[in-house]
Amino acid sequence: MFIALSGLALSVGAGENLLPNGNLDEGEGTPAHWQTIDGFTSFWEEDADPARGNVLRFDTDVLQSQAYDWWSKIAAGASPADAPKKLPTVEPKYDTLAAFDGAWFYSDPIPIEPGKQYWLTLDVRGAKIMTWLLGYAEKPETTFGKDALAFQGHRQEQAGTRDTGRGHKRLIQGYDWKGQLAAGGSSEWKTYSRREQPFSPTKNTPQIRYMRVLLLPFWPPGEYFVDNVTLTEYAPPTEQTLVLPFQGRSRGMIKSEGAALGLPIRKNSCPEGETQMRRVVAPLTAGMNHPTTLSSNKRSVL
Ligand SMILES: [Ca+2]
Repeated sequence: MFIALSGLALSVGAGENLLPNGNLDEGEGTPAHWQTIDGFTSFWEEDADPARGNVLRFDTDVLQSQAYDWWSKIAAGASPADAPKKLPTVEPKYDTLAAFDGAWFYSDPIPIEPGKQYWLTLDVRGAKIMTWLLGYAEKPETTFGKDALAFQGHRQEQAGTRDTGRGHKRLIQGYDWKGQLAAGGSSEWKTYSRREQPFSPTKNTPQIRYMRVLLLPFWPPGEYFVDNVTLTEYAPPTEQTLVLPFQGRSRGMIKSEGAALGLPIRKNSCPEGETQMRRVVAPLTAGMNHPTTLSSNKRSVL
């Protein structure tokens, strides 16, 4: 019976990751389908655990001024491999990237569908980082640093093009919806999600058609590691119905078998020789696989 149930779980499918290269293992020098690393605050490396493959490492304990100078060069096409060595930072480190912009890192935009809900999970090692889902009505540009407002302000100041007078052109980040997930806070790898709170980008902003993930490690100054960023479509809890052949089992026997599988009997008004067992599928929680779901009242004979 246990094997049959496993088969059932497989047949309804695990949640497919909608984010290409969410596991960060694909790419050449920088992970594919994400912005480029800069080799200074963001790095793409093999993890100590070979099972993880490649992961992202961030360092926010760098001088903001040095980061801005280097980012300007990356924006102009410099290679992350040519990044400078970081200058020493001193307490209280209020001049580091940790205290200002953070080490922002964006996924490429992916199309989404109106009315759908989404789960975001990711693995983090290190202090807490803020993770954002950003929603856009139009496919956003992915120019390096375009959305880093302070950095853009700095570039305009350097170029003498910043108008600080009244009515100056505002720097617009361009997203129309955002959702937040706090992750991290452990020296071990852990998986994080928003427990029982899927993201609903089009609920109040029906124009949203694209989403990007923004990883944003900032304070405290230090190193942060990220792997397995997973965005899946959320299926609301549905009732699963398993129909078990009676086959000489008593109702009590079936009930105890069901209880062992977490499938309490709620109804027993079945055709002769069958016992229906129902359960509500729990939403995804951190560290679990995506929930398996069946359409309501679907019957499967084990
Ligand atoms: Ca990986």
